Amino acid sequence: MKKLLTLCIIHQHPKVLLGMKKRGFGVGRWNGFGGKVSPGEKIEDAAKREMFEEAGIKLKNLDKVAIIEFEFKGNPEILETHIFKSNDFDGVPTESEEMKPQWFCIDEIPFKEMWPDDIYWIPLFLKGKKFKGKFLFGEADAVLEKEIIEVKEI
Ligand code: 6U4
Repeated sequence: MKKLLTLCIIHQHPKVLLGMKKRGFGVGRWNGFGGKVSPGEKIEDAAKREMFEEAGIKLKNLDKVAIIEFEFKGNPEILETHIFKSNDFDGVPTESEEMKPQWFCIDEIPFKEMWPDDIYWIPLFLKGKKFKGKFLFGEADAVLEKEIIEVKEI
């Protein structure tokens, strides 16, 4: 069973905007902004909606750069996560019930406090690559299997 998720990272060189997840799935980790795509909703619209709900900003542009499938051992659900990059928005990043936004310099990205897959693909994201990937997590979200391939078009 597949579940569609969005994840958006704002990259204004040399900084990225991440958020500390305050509740639910991934709580206690810095991450991009995003969430579940609603039934009938366009994936891109979900990415914009989640960014506004979680950080109070309106994206002026966004570019799909990757699709990564996350699976957890023993769980048939596949989290098909569509990853977007944006470099422009209206408004001021503002803390919400779900996320506390913060800018990070790209050489100070807090990988140890992020999902353990991020260290494998964020460098590609920062270089402007497009890619597809798959990660299988085990106990304590350890990465058991990983696959990332660069693609021309996503
Ligand atoms: P609720 O609490 O129902 O409003 P919602 O905001 O719809 O939740 P949520 O919080 O479950 O969705 O979304 C999870 C977010 O975490 C999405 O942006 C995708 C992201 N995510 C999930 N697994 C990830 C992983 N392994 N690495 C990563 N981001 C991940 O970097």
